[in-house]
Amino acid sequence: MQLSIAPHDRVFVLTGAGISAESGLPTFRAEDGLWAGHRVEDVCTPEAWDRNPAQVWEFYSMRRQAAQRAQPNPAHFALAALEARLGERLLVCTQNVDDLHERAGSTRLLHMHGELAKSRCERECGRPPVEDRRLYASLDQVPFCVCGGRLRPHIVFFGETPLEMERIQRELAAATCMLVVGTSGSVYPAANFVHWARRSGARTIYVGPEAPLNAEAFSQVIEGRAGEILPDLFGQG
Ligand code: BV8
Ligand code: ZN
Repeated sequence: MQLSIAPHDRVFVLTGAGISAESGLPTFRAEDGLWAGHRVEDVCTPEAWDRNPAQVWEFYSMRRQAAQRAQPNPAHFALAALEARLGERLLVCTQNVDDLHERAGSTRLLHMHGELAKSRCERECGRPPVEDRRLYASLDQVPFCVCGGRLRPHIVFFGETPLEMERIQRELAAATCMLVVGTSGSVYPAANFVHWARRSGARTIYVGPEAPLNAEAFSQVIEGRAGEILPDLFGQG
């Protein structure tokens, strides 16, 4: 079946770890997922950073290495092709921190939970995040900011505010169609976006192999793997 997109439609896409699953990157909540091997509290909170920055860098260096070795899959390419067709009427908001959307050609894209390929000062010194793809085997390899703060992953930890929330709220309010791909709907505020979209009258469609926790908010749930569903959904099959 094909997603009908009219000339006046504005499409907001939210993606999660599931869209990178067919690229070989583990999701969070699968039994062999990321949280199976690590406790969130030990690697993805400000307290974890303060208590044991070496462990946080070990986790995110491993994630960087896996993302660098992975390749975009047909789902990423389908979204990039959709952008070529819709232009500024499409925005992809990803919860993912890998760069597979960019490497597939998406440019109208924002990373609400940060990016593996960047690091930033651990202090609020005002200096912007820097491109950084290094793998840190030990803490003494991690550089410092000119202000003296240590570099940390440019990742939104639990308890920290997601990035670009004003832009997200503006784009969701203007959207006539919201497509959510490969996310369990277990983390907020991302899991609320579908409710915000419904309130402004948008169609809401979910694509994934299992129903998300917020399934009742979707006008349509299409069961299947993103790499198989999206090309046909966008009429690119
Ligand atoms: C905030 C870091 C305040 C980078 C991440 C109690 C109640 C409500 C909320 C809270 C609460 N206690 C605490 C909170 C807030 C907390 C939260 O939501 N906790 C949860 C656990 C309850 N949230 C926060 O702290 C956030 N900040 O709230 O600040 C605020 C609020 C509003 C406005 C301003 C300020 C910050 C959260 C960010 C945490 N960082 N990532 C990294 O390490 O990657 S979260 C991380 O997990 C991801 O980024 C993603 O967002 C999230 C969920 O992961 P998913 O992408 O959904 O992956 P998952 O494994 O869960 O699911 C995979 C899905 O893919 C499955 O559905 C599967 O079926 C599907 N799939 C599998 N294969 C395929 C597929 N789909 C398609 N194709 C396939 N082939
Ligand atoms: Zn600094």
